Amino acid sequence: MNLEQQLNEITQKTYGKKIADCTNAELYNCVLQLSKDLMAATPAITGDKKVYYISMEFLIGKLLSNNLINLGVYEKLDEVLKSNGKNLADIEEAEPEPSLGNGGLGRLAACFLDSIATLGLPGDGIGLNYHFGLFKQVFKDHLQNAEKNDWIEKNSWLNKTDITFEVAFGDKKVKSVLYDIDVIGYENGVNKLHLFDVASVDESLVKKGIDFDKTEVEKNLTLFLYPDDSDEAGNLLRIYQEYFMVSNGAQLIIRELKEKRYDLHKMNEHAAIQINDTHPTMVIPELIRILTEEEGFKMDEAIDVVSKTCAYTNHTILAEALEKWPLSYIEEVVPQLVPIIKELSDRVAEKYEEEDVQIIDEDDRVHMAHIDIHYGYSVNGVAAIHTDILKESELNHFYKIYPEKFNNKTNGITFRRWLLSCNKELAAFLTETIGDGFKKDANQLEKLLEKIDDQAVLDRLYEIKKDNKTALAKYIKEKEGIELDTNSIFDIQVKRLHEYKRQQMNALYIIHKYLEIKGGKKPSTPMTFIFGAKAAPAYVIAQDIIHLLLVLSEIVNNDPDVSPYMKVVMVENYNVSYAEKLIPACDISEQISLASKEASGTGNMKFMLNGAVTLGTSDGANVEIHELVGDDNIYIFGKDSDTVIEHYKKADYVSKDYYKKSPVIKAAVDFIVSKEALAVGHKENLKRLYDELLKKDWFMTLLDLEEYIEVKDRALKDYEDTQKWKKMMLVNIAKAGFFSSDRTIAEYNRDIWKLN
Ligand code: 26Q
Repeated sequence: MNLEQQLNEITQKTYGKKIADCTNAELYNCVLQLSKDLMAATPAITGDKKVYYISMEFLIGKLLSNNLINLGVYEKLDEVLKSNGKNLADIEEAEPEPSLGNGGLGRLAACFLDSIATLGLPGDGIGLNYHFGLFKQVFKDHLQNAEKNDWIEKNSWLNKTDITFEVAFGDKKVKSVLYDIDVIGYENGVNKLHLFDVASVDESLVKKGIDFDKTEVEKNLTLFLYPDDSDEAGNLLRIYQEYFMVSNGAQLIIRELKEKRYDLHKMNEHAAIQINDTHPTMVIPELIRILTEEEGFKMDEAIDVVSKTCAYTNHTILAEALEKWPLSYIEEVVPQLVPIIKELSDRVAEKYEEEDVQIIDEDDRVHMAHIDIHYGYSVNGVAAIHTDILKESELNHFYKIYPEKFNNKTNGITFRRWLLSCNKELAAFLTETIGDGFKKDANQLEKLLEKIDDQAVLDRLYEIKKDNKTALAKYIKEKEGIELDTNSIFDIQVKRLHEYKRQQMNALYIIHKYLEIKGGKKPSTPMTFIFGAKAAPAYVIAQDIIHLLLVLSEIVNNDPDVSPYMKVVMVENYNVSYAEKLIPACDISEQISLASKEASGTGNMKFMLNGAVTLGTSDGANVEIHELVGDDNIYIFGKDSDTVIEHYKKADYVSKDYYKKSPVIKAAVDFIVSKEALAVGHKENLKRLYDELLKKDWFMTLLDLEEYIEVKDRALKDYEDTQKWKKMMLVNIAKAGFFSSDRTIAEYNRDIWKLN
């Protein structure tokens, strides 16, 4: 049966209609079914050793387009649908986006699953099936409101399995059910994403917004993902979720090992467990508990084999984001783990006196990362500079004890989603120009460098960018009601809202330009500033920054003196699907975190791959982008990480000094509480942000602001030299191959997992 016949059979069976007579929503369900059938017919990836990637977040995004590409049927199906008067891109719009992650860490986990399967490695994800995921962002009165994201429909990618486990909490036992999502590699076999759910979960607990009754975990445990990205959240429910995941994960892993009749004493020869930040850390004591209490292991044996199986990835150097749970919380949620954790802690205390490396500290708080480092066999950072900072400062005490455990794995992104799927026009043109080898071997993108003087290639790259800008402008007009000028330069900052990422610095630049234009200094090229960001609802200053951006958007876009020259857009509910529309349309990629704070960043890689030029600090993977493209193809500014770390050490940064010294900075900051701003926004929010910048500014916005203005002005000027810009685009695309997650995963496998 050919594809058209297969699809027709499904549409007939499901709706009693021919393909041509179905609505897009009906066709979505049928194409979903077709993809699931095709995946079910694809062989599973097998091997003697398997990696389990355990993570509280898998920000998988919509799956239809990606799965069709990886199955190798996208184009064929597109033709089938076209011949029936339908459009696959419209059908994709009907898919709800699962929001099972906050941001970078969750999206990375999803890219990794794609690459693990693409490289044909046996590897499954283990996580939770949040019914409402991360909240949906809605703007009202220039403020962020949070609503539930109801993504699970009757037909979805989830396959209910008959696997159930029991999870014991201090005061009750909860039954789990396992749902699987197939993960298909690009022209390869199938792995699984295992998502555990509570059998007795009750969606009706959520009435309005994202509030729910917190009392009965058996009803609420998997309703929501905690909306925190590196901000402090000392919540008991989060520990319930974490333990629920690791208990299920540990039971699943042991069950699979036993099914294959492997000796649990040799667990490390058949399983590697990659712990995605500290959120799944309790898997270590939990495995040790199961082996000693249920499998007859001696404590030494259990600790030994678990330590040879578990590896830890660190994603942050923000001290406030490192999980430290009061022992009393753990006692309340999972008392059975307390003796194990104490044992692990005692063994450390016996060997090492230093307070900095203890598991349980003097205040009886459990440092989760310390469990991972002492009782795992690998510790990795996610970009070169990040790993260096871990070794030299943040985790230096540990590096001295275990130098051999530390290694770097610079992050990557899957090119299937972030090029082939989201930028089909560019992917097709690259195939035409350099062949399709780059699809499996990303380094072949370098072949594009040979075309640096080929005018037709340069022109076409620019034209594709223009097409993508036009498509984005149309979408933004529909969604946000804002009209954009596609001849303007598109400058985009999309990522979680956090002070260290410094969206507020970008806002101050916009104010500066606004004031310049009001003062009669008109720019020669119009500018469009686009933001997308969710803020943790409890993160007050982050909410204030969103407020400022929305206020600026209103002021700028409605001022007839200014709006012909610039527009500001804060898109609502930024998510993976929105990213897929924004990134191909970007000219300038804003990566402006305070040096030393962004572990890696992965958006920076996606933008580069799609031909945007980075404006950024020497932070995270920007450093590696800089090395690859050279000084002439990137805009780097700001104090370097050594200088920043020194400021923190000496506590000598005073933001007000910078404000007083520079009339430009002063004017921009003062505007936040100006008559114009207060006429549109709320005094409470704006004044609080203003005070924060002047009195604290912990992430040193004003330190880098002047240089940011200077370098950004230069980038905008350079954009007018179209020929120069086209060449920069080409170099960025050509050099992006290094950031394929296939490379990253090959390194994880070579150095850490060692799968056959
Ligand atoms: C912790 C405790 C309680 C509740 C929530 C959390 C929590 C949740 C999510 C803490 C942190 C996160 C997410 C962190 C994250 O996304 N980090 C990013 O990871 C990316 C992938 O490595 C990097 O590229 C980014 O630089 C890093 O910020």
